[in-house]
Amino acid sequence: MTIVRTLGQFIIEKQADFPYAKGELSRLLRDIGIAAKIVNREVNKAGLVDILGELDSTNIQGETQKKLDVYANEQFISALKSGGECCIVVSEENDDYLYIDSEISKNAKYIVAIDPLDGSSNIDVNVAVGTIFSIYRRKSVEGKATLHDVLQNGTEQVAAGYVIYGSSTMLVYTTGKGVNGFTLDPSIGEFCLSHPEMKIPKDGTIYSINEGYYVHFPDGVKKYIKFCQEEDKATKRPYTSRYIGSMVADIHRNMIKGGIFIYPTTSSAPLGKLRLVYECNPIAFIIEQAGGRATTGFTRILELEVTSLHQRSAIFIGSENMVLKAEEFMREYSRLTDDETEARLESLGIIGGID
Ligand code: P6P
Repeated sequence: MTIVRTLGQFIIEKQADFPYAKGELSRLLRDIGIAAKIVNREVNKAGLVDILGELDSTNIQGETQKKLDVYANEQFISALKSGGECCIVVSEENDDYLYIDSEISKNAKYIVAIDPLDGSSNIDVNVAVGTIFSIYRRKSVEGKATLHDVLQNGTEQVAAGYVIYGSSTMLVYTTGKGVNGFTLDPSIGEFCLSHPEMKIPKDGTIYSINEGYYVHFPDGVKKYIKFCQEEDKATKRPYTSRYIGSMVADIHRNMIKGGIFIYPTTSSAPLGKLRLVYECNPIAFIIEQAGGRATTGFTRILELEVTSLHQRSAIFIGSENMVLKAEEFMREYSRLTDDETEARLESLGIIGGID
């Protein structure tokens, strides 16, 4: 008989990995797991209750908010507030960071950045969506945590994870000592260890990119796409193109089967579309911990300087050898000179303009 190890049991067992841990991170991870179960319940019946569709509000990204986006955001924030282990929440759905000014939380050690329901445009068509979370330790040791505690590079994460609400609901996370996946067993309402020590294959034959933007891609991306489409039996090409439009779903597929996911800069998204703090950094941490690679096509995602809550980044992520190959094309066909980079950033109003 296989012994079922629940997420809660696993977290407690692994707490020993952190000699100074007093259980706060364990409780924080359990709080997130509880909220994920609540969100899962609503996602799974979304077609039956008046929780589909759009609100007449938009988030800071300028994206129309879905009822389920807002519901999921409320559930995760509520769980983090009541758990008392988190002093600040950064959310895709909130313009500014949320300082949790309560007696039990204001001196809490941890900062949580979250995309509560990523890919929610897929909800109404019953395609997998996800939650992405990233956990940092606050840098200040006392007093009110501030933006200084939030703007930390991806290498400073103490934990990161995603939940995928798909054919089954899974929670996949890392605390820097490997990646483990848990599948929700609805009959007992527990996440149970189903994918211990996950590793992404070093090679793969799946490339995942929204080719609808092809004409707007950098030349290096165009050349890489053509490389993927060439006939070459020795390297199992042409590769298969798969794009779900839900980052968590595309990433999870590649985690299991191998593959590369690319959301590059485009002429309409010159800094990339995906957000660094609560999408790229946590997913990059997980993929690196699983033996994969995550860059902008040039620079390691986790080493990017974090300068604002909702900043965006290009991302090339997945099987190490596939990402390395794509980077070769970027170096050959898309590397900007320093002057070109400066001119581009000035044209975007990001730097300079003042003599
Ligand atoms: P596009 C969903 O909106 C999301 O943030 C990611 O989950 C997904 O990978 C990407 O945007 C899809 O963007 O421009 O291809 O529709």
